[in-house]
Amino acid sequence: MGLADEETFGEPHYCPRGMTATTEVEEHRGAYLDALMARDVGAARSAVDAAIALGVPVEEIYLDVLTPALYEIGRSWAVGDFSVADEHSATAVTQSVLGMLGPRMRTAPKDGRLAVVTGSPEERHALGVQMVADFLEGDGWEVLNLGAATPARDLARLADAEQVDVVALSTSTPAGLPGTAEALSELSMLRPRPLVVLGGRLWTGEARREAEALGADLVLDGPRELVERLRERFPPLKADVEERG
Ligand code: B12
Repeated sequence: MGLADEETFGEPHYCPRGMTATTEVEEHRGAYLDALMARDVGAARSAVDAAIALGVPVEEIYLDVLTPALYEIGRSWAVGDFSVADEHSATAVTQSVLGMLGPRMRTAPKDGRLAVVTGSPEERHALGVQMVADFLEGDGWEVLNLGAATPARDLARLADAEQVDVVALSTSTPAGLPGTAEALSELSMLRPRPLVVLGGRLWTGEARREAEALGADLVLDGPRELVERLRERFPPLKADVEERG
């Protein structure tokens, strides 16, 4: 982040939808947030290790520990309690933790379903992209994770060359709207055309209606909903479903 935008000040404390507000998860989140505040990667890993040891599912750690802790970091930055360097540290620590948790989520791709996941053009927020990619891999998808800010035309070329089934785009700020529109326009020209799903923090607010108007196939809040909706459209092979329960 750079200089604080006016619009970001006073953002209410954010609590993701569907969050299990158990004391236990709150404790893990608190420990993780304390570690981020202290710029202590070791303590952050220990907080996550403790949650795993107590049987908290990795998906829950992603959604109910890491995500809200990052949102809290954003709030602290917006009100001036946290510097940009502190935020960069929190991001790097969380990237390291995702590197540790990712292999616990992922399964080998089994049934030929291929997705591209990326930040929309100009979108530099990348942790949500990584989480979405890990959830999809956890459900047996093969995933091409392009990280942040893939230009629209390059994205469409890659989607075409790889004949992907799904393009999942992540957007966090209103500045991402024009790039998202451009990406949707480029992707709409492909034959066959992949299913295009929009997600990310931007669409949880007023902009959601715009997302639908842009021609996205789906606009979803979180990776869990994404996995569920994609299972309806691209059912995994029966043997895989039985194996994964
Ligand atoms: C870290 C951070 C950055 C880092 C990102 C580094 C990186 N490698 O990712 C950097 C420094 C680059 C950055 C830059 C900026 N940032 Co910033 N950033 C953050 C912060 C603190 C955390 C972001 C994060 O990782 N969150 C955790 C992830 C997991 O959450 P998520 O992205 O929402 O993803 C979840 C869901 O949305 C969903 N999801 C995400 N994508 C998708 C896609 C699909 C298909 C689906 C189904 C679901 C889905 O799944 C995820 C799991 O729960 C947030 C605070 C916040 N509230 O998020 C601010 C925040 C997003 N940033 C903000 C701002 C203002 C900026 C800047 C404009 C600052 C500036 N003036 O330059 C720039 C914009 C740069 C750009 N062009 O994109 C504001 C946005 C406010 C607004 N109204 O738009 C926030 C909210 C901070 C705040 N409170 O003010 N930022």
